[in-house]
Amino acid sequence: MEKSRSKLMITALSVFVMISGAYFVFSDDIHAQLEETIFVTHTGAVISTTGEVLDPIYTSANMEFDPMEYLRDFDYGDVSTLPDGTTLREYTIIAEDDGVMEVAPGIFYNAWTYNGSVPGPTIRATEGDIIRINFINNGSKEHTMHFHGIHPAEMDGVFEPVGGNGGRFTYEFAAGPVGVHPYHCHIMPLEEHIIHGLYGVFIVDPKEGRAPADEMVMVLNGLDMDFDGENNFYAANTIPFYYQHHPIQINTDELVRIYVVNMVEFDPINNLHLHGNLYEYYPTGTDLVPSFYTDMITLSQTERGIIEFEYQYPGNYLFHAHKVEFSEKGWVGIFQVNENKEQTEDVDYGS
Ligand SMILES: [Cu+2]
Repeated sequence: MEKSRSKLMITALSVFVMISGAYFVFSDDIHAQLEETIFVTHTGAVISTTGEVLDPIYTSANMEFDPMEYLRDFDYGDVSTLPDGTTLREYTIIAEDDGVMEVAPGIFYNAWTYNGSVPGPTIRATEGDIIRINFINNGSKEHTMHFHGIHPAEMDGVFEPVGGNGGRFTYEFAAGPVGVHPYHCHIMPLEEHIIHGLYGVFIVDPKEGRAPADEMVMVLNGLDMDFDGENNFYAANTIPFYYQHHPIQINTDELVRIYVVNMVEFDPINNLHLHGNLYEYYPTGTDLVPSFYTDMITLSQTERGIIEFEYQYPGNYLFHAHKVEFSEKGWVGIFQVNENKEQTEDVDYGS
């Protein structure tokens, strides 16, 4: 009798401890969530939130990023001619790691940037041009620029970490091979430096050029908002759903050329499906003859290529990851195909 009473006492006591423990844990949680946080958004608006704020970085370095401007923005550098006649293209690239970007209403991302944007500028040159990059690291951590392509080992941006708070390095190499290549920071842990946004696109044009086209760049990226090794959002050019809400304007009977680079980490594959059409696909863009005529390509990490197509019929057409989870979390857009007035005015309807 005595034994069972003490057993009862112990049970009651442990239930009390559990309940009170839970109360303190949850009430602490509730308290933490109700704490007000104030942010300056990318538009300059000051907002306060009592919601959960992940990896908060308090800074005034709020980023402006316009995916529509990025889409067709190519940086050819400061151009001069070397004594031997070679074209020199000079760039200044500044790395920072304290940016805050509002990627969706009220959703803030601690962005690490090249020249203040994610992705960094699209560096473009012709095969054989000399690329000279004056790299300045104004971040707090070590960063580098590692280009995919052909260059000397000491220009590879791997074994020469550039210190923060003003560290400098000059990358110089001949542009090649022809194609579309990524560049990214190569400091460990690599996933961390990439997922925060230190990457961009490097286009090497063939000397003979490519056919005239409406050209654009799409970097397929994933956003791991809480840095737990899983992406929470996906996008073409960083902002989820951007080109769905702001359709890309193109014309019928006009060649469209897209340089596509997959920078999604964590998920082993990504893909790109185009509606109402098929496209010519040039893997890595290294060949001037397309390898496939398809409406679907599958890309692994840093895999990339060039797609080319023309629309025959005007209207709105989706493009998106056919990995539906990715498209439902932001990697989806629309081409608004407009009647090409120049073309239709020239149409000969016969007699
Ligand atoms: Cu880095």
